[in-house]
Amino acid sequence: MSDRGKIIKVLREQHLFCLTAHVLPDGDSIGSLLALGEALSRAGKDVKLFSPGIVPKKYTFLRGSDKIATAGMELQPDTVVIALDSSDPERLGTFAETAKQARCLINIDHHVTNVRYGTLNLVDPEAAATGEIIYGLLTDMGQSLTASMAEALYVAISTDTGSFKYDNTTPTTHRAAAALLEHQINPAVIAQRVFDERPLSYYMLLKEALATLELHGDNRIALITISKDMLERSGTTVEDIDGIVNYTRDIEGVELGILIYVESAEEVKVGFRSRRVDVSLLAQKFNGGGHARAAGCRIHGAYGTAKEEILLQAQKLLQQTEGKEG
Ligand SMILES: [Mn+2]
Repeated sequence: MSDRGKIIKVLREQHLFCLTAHVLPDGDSIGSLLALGEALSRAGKDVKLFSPGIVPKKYTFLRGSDKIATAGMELQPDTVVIALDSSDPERLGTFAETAKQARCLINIDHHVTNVRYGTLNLVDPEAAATGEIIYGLLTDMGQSLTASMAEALYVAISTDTGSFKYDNTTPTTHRAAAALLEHQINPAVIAQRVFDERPLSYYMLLKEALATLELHGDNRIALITISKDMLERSGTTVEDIDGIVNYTRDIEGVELGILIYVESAEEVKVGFRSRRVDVSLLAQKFNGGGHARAAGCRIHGAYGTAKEEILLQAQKLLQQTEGKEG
């Protein structure tokens, strides 16, 4: 029997379940946790939900999110642990050790880097989100969905696809989303809560950040600088910086976007984004890493010198790429 078949059998026949997802919880981890948790509860199982990080505020509207615990996972001999959206056990944070002790650990994930650490593994790198895998699993089990389950899965899938914009979005993704929309959920309300609404502090930071915008290399390189002072003035934290780097790449004609966060007089953190060039090569030059279109690094040194060096290497990369393309 395939692991998928065995997992369905365990979900049907076992009674005690602890579900957990990864550190720095996101829409997919929380949505998958809630949907599978509700499905098992409705089937009369004893289910406990855990997350090694607190549920981000924007997902607290999801039904049952207040029942997710951040500590206190205790296993009985026959407790089945289900790890969601986590490519390796370390991603389970404070629950990693306990999860590894479970007699049956089920690993359900869509990361291509998943190390198959479960007793049973359902890993599908073709799936856009773990929520898409959960949807397929529940459908195969003949489990009917409630509106709250559909909403949780819709959040999972729409967040991991960047609102169906990333290239992981497939016909299967849209078919799942379409089926979820049959359950009286409102995509506009969900999108507003999950994607559009941000605290005023974020916009105050964005305003200052955009004021630092510089263009280099024939307007093909855009650079934004954020200082620690800006975070303090706006009342934001380092996590709020995340989305801002994308503004650089979204400027028409810009090929390579850079965001420099000046952490101290001796160290800067750099984010790179691109349309086509492989910015992981750029990050590697500074001992960083990442993906072809999104990468980053840390540079020990003063802002001025670091910026000069980054721009020099960025221009070189653009020239090399163009050279190759003739
Ligand atoms: Mn995911």
